[in-house]
Amino acid sequence: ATTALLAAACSGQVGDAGGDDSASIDSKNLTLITGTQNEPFYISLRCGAEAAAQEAGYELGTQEPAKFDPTLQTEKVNALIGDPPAALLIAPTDDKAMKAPIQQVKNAGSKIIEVDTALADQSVAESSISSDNTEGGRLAAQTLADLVGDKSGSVLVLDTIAGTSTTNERAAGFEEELKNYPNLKSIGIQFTQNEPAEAASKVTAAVAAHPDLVGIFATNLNAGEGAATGLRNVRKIGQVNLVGFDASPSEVEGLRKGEFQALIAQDPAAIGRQGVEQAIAAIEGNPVERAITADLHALTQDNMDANEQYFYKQRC
Ligand code: T6T
Repeated sequence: ATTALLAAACSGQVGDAGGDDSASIDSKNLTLITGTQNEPFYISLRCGAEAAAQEAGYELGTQEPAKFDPTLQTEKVNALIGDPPAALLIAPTDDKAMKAPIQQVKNAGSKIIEVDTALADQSVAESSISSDNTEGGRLAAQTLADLVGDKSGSVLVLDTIAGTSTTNERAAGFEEELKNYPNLKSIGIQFTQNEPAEAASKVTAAVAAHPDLVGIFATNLNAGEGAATGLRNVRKIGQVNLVGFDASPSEVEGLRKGEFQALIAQDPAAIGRQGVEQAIAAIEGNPVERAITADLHALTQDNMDANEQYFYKQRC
C-alpha cells in the first residue's frame, strides 16, 4: 500500500488547507522539526524521512533546536508561520506547551504529523507515528525481572522531563508492569531533565541511599548514558542491572562492555519514513492513518550482533 501511495504522488495543489494562505504554499515542501540536534535517535529519524521524501519527489528541510526545550522549539515553529510548508513533521518537546505554536502553523495551512512524541490534545495532528511506549516500559520491566531472577531489591526509574509524552509513558508502563514482580520494589520515578550528568548523579545518590538497589530503568538514551556513567563512578557496573531505552552508539558500546544488560531499541528511521508517507497522503488528499505504531526490539549482549540494523546512526 505504501508503494502505491508513493507512486501516486502528483504535483497537485495542497488539499483542503483552508484560507487564502494555501495558495502560496509549495505543495512539495515538507519541514521536519526534531526534538534536538546531534542526537542519534533524531538523526536516524531524519535519515528515514529524507529517504522517503526523495523517493516521492518531495523536498524535506529539517530544523533542529539546540536543546530539547519547548522555548527553543517554539522559535523554530514560529519561524514557519509566514511561509508554511505543505506539511510539518514534528516531535513536540512538551505535550502541552507546544500545542499553541503548532496550531498556528496548522492555521496557516500546514498538515501536522507527529513523529515520536505527541501533544496531549489529539485534535491537532492528522497522524502520529511512534513506538508503543507504554509497552516498551512493560517490556523493560519484564526484561529487568528476568535479569534479576528471585533476588529481592529496589529499582530506580530515570525519566527525562515531565511533559515528554514518550518517556513519561515508558516510565508509567514500567511501574505498572513491575507490580507483577513482588520481589522488586520501585523507589520511584526520578526526572533527569534529559541531561546525562543529572542521570549520573541520581544514580550515585540512589546507590548510596538504597544498598539493595538491583536494577535501573533509563527511559531514553540520555538517561541511559548518564546512568552508565553513574554506575561506573561508584564501581557498581554489573552489580546493578541497567536496562536502557534506545540504541545510541554509546549505549550499544555499553551493552557490549556489560555496562547495560539490555536495551529496548526503537526504529526511528521507520518513524521518519512513515511520517513522510502520512504527510504526503494528507497533502494529496488520500486516506491518512491517525496512529501508527513502530516496532521495538529488546537487545542483549547475546543477540546484538544479529540485530545491528537496530543500532542508531550518527549520519545518513
Ligand atoms: O528516546 C528518544 C525519543 O523517543 C524520546 O521521545 C526523546 O528521547 C530520545 O530522543 C532519545 O534521546
